[in-house]
Amino acid sequence: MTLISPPKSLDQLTGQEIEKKAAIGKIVTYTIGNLTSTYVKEGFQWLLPVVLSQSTDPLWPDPNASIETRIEVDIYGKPVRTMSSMIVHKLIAASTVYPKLFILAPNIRIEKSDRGKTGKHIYEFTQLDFEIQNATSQNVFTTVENALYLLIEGLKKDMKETLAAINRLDALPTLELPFKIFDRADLEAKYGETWEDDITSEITQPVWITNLPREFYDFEDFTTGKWDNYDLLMPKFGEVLSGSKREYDYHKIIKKMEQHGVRKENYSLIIQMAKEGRLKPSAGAGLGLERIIAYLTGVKHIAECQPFPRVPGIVHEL
Ligand code: ASN
Repeated sequence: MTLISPPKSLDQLTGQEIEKKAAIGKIVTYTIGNLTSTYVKEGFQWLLPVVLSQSTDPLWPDPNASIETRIEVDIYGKPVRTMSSMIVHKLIAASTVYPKLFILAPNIRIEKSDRGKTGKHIYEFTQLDFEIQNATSQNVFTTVENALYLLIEGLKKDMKETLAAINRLDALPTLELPFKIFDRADLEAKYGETWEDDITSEITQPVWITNLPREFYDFEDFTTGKWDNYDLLMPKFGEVLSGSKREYDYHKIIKKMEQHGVRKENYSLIIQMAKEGRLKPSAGAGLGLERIIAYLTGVKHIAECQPFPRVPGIVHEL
């Protein structure tokens, strides 16, 4: 893996670097505007995020997780954690009041310092996190493919000069829909352990990867052992989104939590709702905003897309 040096803070940028940062900033503004407007037009309700909660994503077991510190503080006599993802909130919101929802959700994941040089990890990031009641994985694929197609076509039309200034006008492909789907098990058999890097370097269009063993809330077929979940990989870049059809059956949720050693006391509400049959089937995903913008702008380190870079291992004053 090539090691990427971390981006500078705003006060250290020179003339040309300021121009580049400003161009990236315009792509950020366009991307957020375009994606949120597509989701609103598709009938999604826009929820504002929370950042402190008793329940958050355990990020476990996920073979890609590498968390150094989990932030937990007591407020009003109760322990709360900073949000690693709003997955639990999404499932409960989608089961009750908001059947089609999205959130621009800030996530804090204090990644190990050695991830500072991958160019792909930051310790605070934002997901366009969405959930659809009674949806299938296919519904999510169509939603995401349509949104990304409109985004890239919109950028090429409306942000031509900005893209040209950062040499990205010809780099962005017109997306061919639907994206191809690969099963992780087949890729592993073909490429071995390095399957993700290998397929990322081979593709010229985005691809879906399915069947990834991970957290309790992703749907697992206990008879076949297959997972109905997915990541989206962008060509020469890698993962920008992950999601799944969800687990909503009480017995399966309990079994998986126990198997994974997840602390059930932090998930009593979702467990209770599942037990009462009030947790509805749904599917959804979270698109990493800095990651998709890093793909679009071609930056070396995704923290270059942040005004205040959050590189693992480096704490600036701002
Ligand atoms: N947002 C992801 C999802 O919807 C979960 C995550 O960020 N770990 O599945």
